[in-house]
Amino acid sequence: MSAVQVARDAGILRVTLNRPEKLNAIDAALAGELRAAFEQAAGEANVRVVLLTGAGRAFCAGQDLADPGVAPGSDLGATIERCYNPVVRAMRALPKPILARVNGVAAGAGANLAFAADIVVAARSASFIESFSRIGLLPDSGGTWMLPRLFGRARAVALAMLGERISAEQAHAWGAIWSVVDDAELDETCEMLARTLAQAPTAALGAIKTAIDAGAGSTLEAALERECGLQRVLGATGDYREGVEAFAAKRAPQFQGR
Ligand code: LHQ
Repeated sequence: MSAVQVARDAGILRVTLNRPEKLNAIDAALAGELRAAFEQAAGEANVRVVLLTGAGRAFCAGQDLADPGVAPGSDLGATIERCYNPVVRAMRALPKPILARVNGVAAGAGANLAFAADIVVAARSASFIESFSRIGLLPDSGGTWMLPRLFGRARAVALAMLGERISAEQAHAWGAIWSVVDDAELDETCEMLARTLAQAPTAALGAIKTAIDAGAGSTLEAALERECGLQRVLGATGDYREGVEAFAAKRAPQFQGR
C-alpha cells in the first residue's frame, strides 16, 4: 500500500497522506511519494488544484521518529535535503493552488506542510504543534520562513520555542489559516472549495501564488514590475477573454484553466 494515495477527479488531484496507524508520520518513502505527487500536479494540465489531507484521525505527525534514518547522531541535514526541502519547493513552485484539509493533529513538519499550502481549512478538532523544540530541533520544512509570515514574529517565536499545541480555532483567530469548520462540515467545505478552485482561471491563481510569495521579500518597485509582467501574460490567456466576455454577457464564466 502506498504511503501517499493519489487520485484524480474533475481537475482535482487528491493527495492523501496514508500511514494512519502512525498518524501519517513522514518517512523517506512518504516524502518521496509526496514530492512525486506535487511534481505530477505540475506536469498535468488537467490538474487545476491539489487537495492535501491525511487518512485517519491525524493530518500528519511530522517526521517518523522511529525511522532509523533520523536516529540521534545521524545527519539530519541529509534527510532534510533529500526528503523535506524538495517537497516544500515542489509545493511552493507549483503554479496551482494547494488546499490543505487539516482533519486532525498536524505536528512538526506535518504542521509546516499544512502551512506550506495555499489555503488551509481545518476541522474544529484539529490542532497544530511546532513540536520541534520538544525534541531539540528547530522548525524545518520552511517553518522559519512561513511562521512569521502567517503568525507574526512574536507568535512564531513563541510557538517554535514553547512547542505548545494550538487549536485550529486559535490558528484561525490569529489569521494563520483560512477557516475552521465543524468536523461534520469539513468534507463538504473542502469539496466545494476544491471544485471552485478547479474551475478557476488556473494561470491567474498560479500567478497570484508566485507574485505574493515573491512580493513578501521584495521592494514595492520589484512587485510593481513583477505584476506588470505577469498581468501581460494573463492578458493573453483564453481565461481572461472568457472572464471579460462573461462579465459583459452577465453570465458565469467557464474558465478552461489556460
Ligand atoms: C509517532 C509519531 C511520530 C513516530 C505519533 N513518529 N510515531 C525532519 C528531519 C529529520 C529529523 C527530525 O525531524 C524532522 C521534522 C519533524 O517533523 S520533527 C517533529 C517530529 N514529530 C513530533 O515530534 C511529533 C510527535 N508526536 C506527538 O507529539 C504526538 O504523537 C501527537 C501530538 C502528534 C499526537 O498525540 P496523540 O493524539 O496523543 O497520539 P499519540 O502520541 O498517542 O500517538 C499515537 C501513536 O502514533 C503512538 O504510537 P503507539 O504505538 O504508542 O500507539 C505514537 O508513538 C505514534 N506517533 N507521532 N512523529
